[in-house]
Amino acid sequence: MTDRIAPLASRPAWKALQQHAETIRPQQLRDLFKTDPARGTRFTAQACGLFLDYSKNRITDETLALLIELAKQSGLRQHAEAMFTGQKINTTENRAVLHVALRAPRSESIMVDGEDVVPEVHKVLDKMSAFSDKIRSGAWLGYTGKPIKNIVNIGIGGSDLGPVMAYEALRHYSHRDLTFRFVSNVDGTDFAEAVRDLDPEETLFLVASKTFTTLETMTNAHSARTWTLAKLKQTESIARHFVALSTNTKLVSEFGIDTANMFGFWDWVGGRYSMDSAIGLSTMIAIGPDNFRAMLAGFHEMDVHFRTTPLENNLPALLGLLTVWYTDFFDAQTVAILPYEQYLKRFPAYLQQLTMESNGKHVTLDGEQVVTQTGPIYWGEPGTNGQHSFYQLIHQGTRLIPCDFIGFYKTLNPLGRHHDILMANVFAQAEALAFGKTADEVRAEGVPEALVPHKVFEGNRPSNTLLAEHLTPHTLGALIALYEHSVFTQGVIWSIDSFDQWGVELGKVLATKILSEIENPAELESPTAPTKGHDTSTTNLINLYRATK
Ligand code: G6Q
Repeated sequence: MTDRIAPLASRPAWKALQQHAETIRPQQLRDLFKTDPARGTRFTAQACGLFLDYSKNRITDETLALLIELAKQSGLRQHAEAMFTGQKINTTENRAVLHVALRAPRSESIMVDGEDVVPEVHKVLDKMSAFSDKIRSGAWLGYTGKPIKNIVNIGIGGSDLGPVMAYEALRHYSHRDLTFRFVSNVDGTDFAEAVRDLDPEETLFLVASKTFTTLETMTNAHSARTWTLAKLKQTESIARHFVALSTNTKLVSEFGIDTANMFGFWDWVGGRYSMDSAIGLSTMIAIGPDNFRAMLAGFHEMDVHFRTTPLENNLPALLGLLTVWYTDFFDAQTVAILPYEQYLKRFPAYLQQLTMESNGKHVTLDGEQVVTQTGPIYWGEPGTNGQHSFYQLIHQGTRLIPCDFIGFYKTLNPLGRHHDILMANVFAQAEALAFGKTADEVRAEGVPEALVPHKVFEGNRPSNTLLAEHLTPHTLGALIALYEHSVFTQGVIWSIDSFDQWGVELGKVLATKILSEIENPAELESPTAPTKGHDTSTTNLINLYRATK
């Protein structure tokens, strides 16, 4: 295990940063660029096909040196090694954290409990490849002999957000004769709308659930079973129309799915880190095994970069440290993810789970209350759409919102001037946020004095700009791994467990209890009495609902 690390507040670099922040807060990016024009090219780094410009951050060389020192004093390297070598760093669940093994080349070896997991990973990948090829070529036939045309992934959280995001992101590379749908919500509308124009004879369901017990997913999977049997009648048809992506062989087989068509993974893959495991089967069917492996290669390249590159040039470490900087020294509550690439429309939603489920923690690994803010709120939308809605608040509101702009030199859909217009907007937004417009500049435009305050842009609003050649499976893999390891870096600084998610539990337990009270009304008594342990408000709400049934 890693050496004992001092609590955050007593790490010397932390204390130094507290003092240093006092001197940085009043400084303007405008002035920082004026006195040090070289920062525009110096505060950049590149790796794995990604170029990061982090010069428009409220930092100096000293800030950077202190943040890197903080990473060292927090044991970032040792913690990363512990992860990469299969140690059980998810201590509250006593599990290894080995999503990095999912993209390790065949030649590597990673031991968990005395067993090399890499051959197992490749065995599943090979099985997924063979299956994907059968679906893509039309060789896999449904129960009535028709080839599969529709693939419906049923899963939620980590078993949904990654697959949807990757499908949308890589749609350009997808098999266009196949239709892909994703059902996650237990709201019956999600399922109903997903299948309303599909024919069960040509539809394959991928039931994606690590545990195969998740209420939403199992409810949807059972409705899918009923929907299929309504047309195909015979229970044997289930084996031709359902496959499982899961770690739970027993429950998969009880559902009626042939375990030969179960694609497994392991307890050391967290849900939100699982899109490159068997959970990614929909992605592989869409883009084909070769493209899927190219995506894994992109992930792996970023893994190697994170593990071996000095922190000064280490993209995930820099991104993570800058997030800590604003979260803890500038009171920033959120980070905006702004991809200028329509295919990345679900990327902010995907990152929301990755970052917020990972670092939304209030105690350290030792169970002590943290003494700083932890995980910020991640949110965002693709540009340029966001510019016409929420950017106003980022430009002229009272909050500091660090932004990550993501853009590509080339578009996958060249169309007249579109791409130049799109990219001009990326650069313009980052520039406007950083440098704003002073009252004098506004006056010089002849703006009447009464309007001057309204037209002033304070500027000094930080952003990163990430650029890549064009959106490929490889780039997507590298981009996701970049954020995975940025989250890891933040978690190490805060000394929290980025890999558990106990906060999801309470709501699930209460929902199960309330469901039984809804379905068995005798269980809940007077609308005013806090029976069954509920408060009067909850009791009243349940009774209002029950009265409508
Ligand atoms: C992710 C979480 C959570 C999980 C879902 C689905 O890290 O653990 O989002 O992925 O609750 O779980 P199953 O895959 O077990 O259905």
